Amino acid sequence: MTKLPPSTPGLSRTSVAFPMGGRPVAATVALSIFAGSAWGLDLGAPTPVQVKGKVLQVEAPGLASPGWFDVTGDGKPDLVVGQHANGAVFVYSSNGKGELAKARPVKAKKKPVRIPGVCEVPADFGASVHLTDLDGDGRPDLLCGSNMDVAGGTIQGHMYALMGKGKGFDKPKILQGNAGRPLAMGAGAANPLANTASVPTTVDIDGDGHLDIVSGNTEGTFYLFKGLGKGSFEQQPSALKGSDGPLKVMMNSSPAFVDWDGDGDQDLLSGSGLGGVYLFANTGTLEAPLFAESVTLVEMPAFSLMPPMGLPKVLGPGVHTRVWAGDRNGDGKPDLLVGDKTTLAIPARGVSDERATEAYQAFTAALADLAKSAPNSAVDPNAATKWMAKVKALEKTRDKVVRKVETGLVWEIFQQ
Ligand SMILES: [Ca+2]
Ligand SMILES: [Ca+2]
Ligand SMILES: [Ca+2]
Ligand SMILES: [Ca+2]
Repeated sequence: MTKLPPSTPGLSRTSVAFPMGGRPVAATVALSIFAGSAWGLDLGAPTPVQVKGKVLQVEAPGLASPGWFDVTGDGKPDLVVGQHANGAVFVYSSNGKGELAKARPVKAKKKPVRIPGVCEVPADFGASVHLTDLDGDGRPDLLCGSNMDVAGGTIQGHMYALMGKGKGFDKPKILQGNAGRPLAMGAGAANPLANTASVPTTVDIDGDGHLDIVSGNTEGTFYLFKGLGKGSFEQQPSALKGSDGPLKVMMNSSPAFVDWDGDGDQDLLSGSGLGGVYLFANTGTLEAPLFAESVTLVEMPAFSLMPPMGLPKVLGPGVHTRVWAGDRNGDGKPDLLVGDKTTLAIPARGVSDERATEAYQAFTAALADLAKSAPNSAVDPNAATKWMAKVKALEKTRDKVVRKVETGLVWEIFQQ
């Protein structure tokens, strides 16, 4: 665990806003649904997790999927972070005093794991990481989502299980349902987007003692695969619903369950492809969950053509948020851990921030100008090639002064 953020007196109880260097972010909590609750509802300012004094960054193209899990079995949770690049998963062991050791790749059969699935060339992906005991044998297993892969003859975002074995994990295997086929959200779903970019998590959603899987997808909905015990899951999923139909975020749902409001049942939190963190409070019971409309806990970042100039200018989560929730500072209130995809501009060596900013603005303006004269490649392929060369030349000029970098950060946000 990294240093706790300083308390922020004077912030409004219902809306916590903080400056974002042109990207305003507000953590807003609707008090009405919690009226009468003794639970504090303010969220502190996000702080990026640091390792040995440096902000933790995953490799390009980013998309950090974080969680606090006890991987080493010493009773102290470690930070586990998955990333798109190579479908790699890293562990940052915690000494329990707020310090993290440097990254170690999670290994399966002594080799760094690589969760299959294609996202953005050249990166592969294992888009999400969740540690849980899937088969109840007492050893933690890794449950990973994937953006899209063609294993097993179908194109879909398979879920991969790395079963705990000895002190490590077995190779990634596609998780199958009780009918012996890969678990698929799209079974019966009209929208093929329901079946890509799986982001599975586990929760005993119906209180029957068996862990159930709930997965997000590109469509932004949530599919439940009921657990039958000992690592067996029902083949046929069902969409999680509220009173107005399926629960949904804008796109790329990424669920996490926690009793956010302390009333004894599991509430649903989700990130989204456009960023932000959303709460669907469980207004039902432990056995029969029913979810309320979503409340925004962390706003999505404002759209900007201009990436922030360097890490210190980034003050909150970007897009493709993935959420873990749990009490990190022992005050009884769950806190948030949010992974993201952040795009930065980095000034070239010896170039001031001001000059880099100017260069980036000039580049953006010139590109917008050029876009107006973009030829139709189907009509005039020659002109299209020449036009593309102009874009490349423009990018080259920009790259001499400032570089665009895609990465993923991990943010801690504490309930106050
Ligand atoms: Ca296990
Ligand atoms: Ca269950
Ligand atoms: Ca609850
Ligand atoms: Ca807490």
